[in-house]
Amino acid sequence: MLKERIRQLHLPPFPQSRPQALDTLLREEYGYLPPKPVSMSWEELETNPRFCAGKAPLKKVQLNCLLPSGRSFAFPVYCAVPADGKAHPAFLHINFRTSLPDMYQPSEELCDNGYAVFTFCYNDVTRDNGDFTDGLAGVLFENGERRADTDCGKIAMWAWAASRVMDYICTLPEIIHDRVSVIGHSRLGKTALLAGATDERFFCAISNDSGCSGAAVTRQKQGETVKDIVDRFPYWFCKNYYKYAGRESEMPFDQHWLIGAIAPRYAYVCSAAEDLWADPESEHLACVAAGEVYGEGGFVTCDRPPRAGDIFHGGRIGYHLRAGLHFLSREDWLNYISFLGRKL
Ligand code: GTR
Repeated sequence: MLKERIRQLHLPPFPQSRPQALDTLLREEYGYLPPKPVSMSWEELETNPRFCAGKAPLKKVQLNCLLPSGRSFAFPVYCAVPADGKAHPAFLHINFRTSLPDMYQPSEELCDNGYAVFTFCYNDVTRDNGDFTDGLAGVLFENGERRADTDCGKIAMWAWAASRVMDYICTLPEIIHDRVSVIGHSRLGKTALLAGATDERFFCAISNDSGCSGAAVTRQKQGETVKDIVDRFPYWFCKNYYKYAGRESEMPFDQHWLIGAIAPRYAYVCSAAEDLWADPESEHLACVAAGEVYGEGGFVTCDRPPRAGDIFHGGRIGYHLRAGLHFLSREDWLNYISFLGRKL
């Protein structure tokens, strides 16, 4: 049944190689990521020793990046590492807010389960609006310089920032560097998938309710379409993407490429049953199609559209469909911990 659904979508086949897939996605959808810094330094700004009852003190660290252009850019990251002297796997949570505790981040529960948690606020990198003079955008497009058609949109800038946090994490002996999973919700779920696809150091990329231009196949998608998203949020993408508004069937790629570009590393897609704007069925279909890129055991699911309560943790792509609304909930995190626990 699902094979037939996929066949009807006429999805463009995944290219010969992952770099080819990625290059198309960057050129046509998100824009090429900013260049890597030539050097980085960091400074601890604050510590809260009482965070998580003192079990995982919270540090605010500023990451300073010197770009090849000679200009620099800095942003803060918040780090909670269990203080038991052991090495830990970690979550890198790209979030909407800086202040902790946060409704999308159950820090204590994550730390109690043995994870360190690193988080930054996307608005501290560049604000979620069309202002390209703000933050990292202002550093990249000096003096309001025009964005070329393939230059990065803001999702690509937030993904770049996730890689800078990864640069920092890789210097910390208390973290298991090849067990760091990047996660985000909604627009930041799109960002987490892109970060996972572009940076092979991530163990797993987790998309929570990312929908259109994230984890959902675009062809025949319900809810939000490319036109809806580029009309409201053109600055998330590169300008090349705008031409696909209302012309989804002409896209030389589809979103299963984004998940496929993470292979053979782990990917995870969560949908919420009432989040019809994101479209759970199209997110599930993207996992099915990406599963073919992973090969045997890539995505282990059942042969029907997903139902609330479904959890598929058997393959390299994890999936669950939670009851309820568009939200990054505790139940979602517990599923991520359970999936990763099987794979770590
Ligand atoms: C919506 C947008 C979605 C989704 C969401 C969010 O308005 O249309 O693509 O990303 O925002 O980020 O909460």
